[in-house]
Amino acid sequence: GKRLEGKTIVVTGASSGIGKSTAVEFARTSPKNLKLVLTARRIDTLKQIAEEIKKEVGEGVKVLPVQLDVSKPEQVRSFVRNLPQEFQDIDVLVNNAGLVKGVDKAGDIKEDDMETMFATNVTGLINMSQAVLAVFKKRGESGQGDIINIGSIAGREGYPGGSIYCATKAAVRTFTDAMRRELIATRIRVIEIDPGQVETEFSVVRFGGDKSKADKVYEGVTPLTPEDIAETVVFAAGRPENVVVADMLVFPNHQAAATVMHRKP
Ligand code: NDP
Ligand code: 8X3
Repeated sequence: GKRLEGKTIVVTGASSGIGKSTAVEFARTSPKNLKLVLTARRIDTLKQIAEEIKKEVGEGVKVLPVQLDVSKPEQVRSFVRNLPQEFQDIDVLVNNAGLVKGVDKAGDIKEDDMETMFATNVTGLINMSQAVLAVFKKRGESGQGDIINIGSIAGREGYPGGSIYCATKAAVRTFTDAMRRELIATRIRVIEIDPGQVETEFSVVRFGGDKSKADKVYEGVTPLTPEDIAETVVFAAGRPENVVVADMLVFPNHQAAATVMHRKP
């Protein structure tokens, strides 16, 4: 509603899953003078999503699709200054871009997979945060704005076949926690949302495009939908300025830990 009116919101990884749903949810919740910057590598998909959003909520929301690979530091460095002026005054950053590659165990982990996961999930998220903090720090007396990081249950516990992914999300969690402390004298809110199992392209990416392997992950369970997490992101951003939803863990009902899953036979 009203609290989000006129805000400029940047979502990374907005071409699919949680990021796409988050963009749509912001537009639906606050269609008045909202400025949405949708970023990801797949620019054509972002353009389609931008059109869908405009069609659904009308012209009150300005949607800008921007190609951005967060794993490329030089792209992140020039991101803000390359935005059109009217989109540069960012209020909310949703650091959602992220991925998992493979299920290899220590000893067999591919160096490329490891590098991609860290460059995207960790370094990319940190670089984005720093770029946008420069904008936040110019606002108010000491700075104001929201950084919303999408962590994971995988950042709170390691599971077999997920050591690198889990390590990246643990890094996100610790960075987020420390950053909140570092920014305590500002009005910058640092927020972490940790989903459990959500059905998106996540598992398709994990298995290198093998849809049948991905589908097995969700057999006999009812995972969260990306909309479920989008609602929590928009909820957190929409709290009164003095309220910080610092840390939220969200499971589907059948899940109680990364690998504690009740499956219907
Ligand atoms: P999807 O695969 O559906 O979406 C991932 C998004 O990240 C895509 O839009 C993709 O866009 C983007 N992305 C990947 N690499 C990059 C990059 N280098 N630069 C910019 N964007 C990139 O998965 P989810 O929606 O599930 O994932 C979103 C976040 O949620 C991730 O951080 C993930 O770790 C986290 N998460 C997911 C859970 C799940 O069970 N699904 C549970 C807990 C957390 P493109 O390919 O166009 O660049
Ligand atoms: C995604 C959840 O536990 O499948 O972050 O890795 S998990």
